[in-house]
Amino acid sequence: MVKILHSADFHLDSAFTALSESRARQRRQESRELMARMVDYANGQGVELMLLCGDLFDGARVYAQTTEELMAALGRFHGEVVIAPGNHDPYTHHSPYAREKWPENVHIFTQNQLEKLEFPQYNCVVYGAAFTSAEAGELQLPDLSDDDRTVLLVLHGEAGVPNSRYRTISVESLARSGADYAALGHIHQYGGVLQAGNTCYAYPGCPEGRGFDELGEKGFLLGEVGKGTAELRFIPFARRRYEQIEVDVTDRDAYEAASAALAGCGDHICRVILTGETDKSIDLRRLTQQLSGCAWELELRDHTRPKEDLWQHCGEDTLRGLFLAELRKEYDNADEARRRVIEQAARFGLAAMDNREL
Ligand SMILES: [Mn+2]
Repeated sequence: MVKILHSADFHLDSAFTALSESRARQRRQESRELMARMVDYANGQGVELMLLCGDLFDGARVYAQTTEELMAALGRFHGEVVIAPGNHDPYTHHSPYAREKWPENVHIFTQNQLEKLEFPQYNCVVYGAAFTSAEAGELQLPDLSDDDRTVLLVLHGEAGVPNSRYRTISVESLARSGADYAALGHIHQYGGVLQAGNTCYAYPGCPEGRGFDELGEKGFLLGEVGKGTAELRFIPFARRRYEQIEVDVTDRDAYEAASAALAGCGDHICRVILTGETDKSIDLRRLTQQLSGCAWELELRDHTRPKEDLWQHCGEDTLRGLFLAELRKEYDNADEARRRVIEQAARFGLAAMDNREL
């Protein structure tokens, strides 16, 4: 068994354009520190192989400081590192992968075809490939099975997505490969450890979200891999999460409702969407200021509707009036909880008659 940490898609030096310039700068710095935090964690856990499956850099423009800090962190790792460059950070002669002198424990794939690394100290072989430009064609895996050693794959690509421009790897090909574990990168959302034949494979997702399209917990995979077995668990590791929270302010004070919903979000980047009905106009700028301590960065959106007198047409000689009169009879004899349900039924009914969404 070999103890691995599997991560991918750091996208270092992303612009973070949705944040203010000072916040964006802070996020970029925190992203650089991610690798150092990860190495400290891995050393503490006795990780032997760190598998980094591409898109470590967001693009060709990389700050010198970023590469320096990344190399310094990896050089402190007690085990061996394998990097498979991805579509955002392909291996080219002017990429940091080719230009810099990386620490001796860092192994980088350089070819747009399978290469092999041997780690006899872990009784393990690692196959992988690099993107050498922004796109890569389908990768057909040969029989990689080995009688004695654990076989790992380290790749950036799309498993089970035919015709992808980002290195299609068919599930059948993975199943036939005989590999014990395929460590993949490219998909930013962790989706569990999957199985193709006797080969386990997974995307760990990105270790830090970069926008509201990358919500919730982010992290990497940690565990042990051996012949025919991969026991891995997801470790949440993001310094800050992106969270999107809907807050219904019907019959509630917007500040009270939103601050309650933001409990525990002080380090995170949050979008609060106010919904429901209210007869008060909401001053978003003022509310954002009042809530500013509740999140590291806060965006508010007002999706509320003006409160209407639900029963104003009750009893009129129209379909609307008759519908409301029926509900009203039940409403007058109902308890509070039941009244909420009847009000909701009335709103749904009126919305349907108006041909609008609630
Ligand atoms: Mn990618």
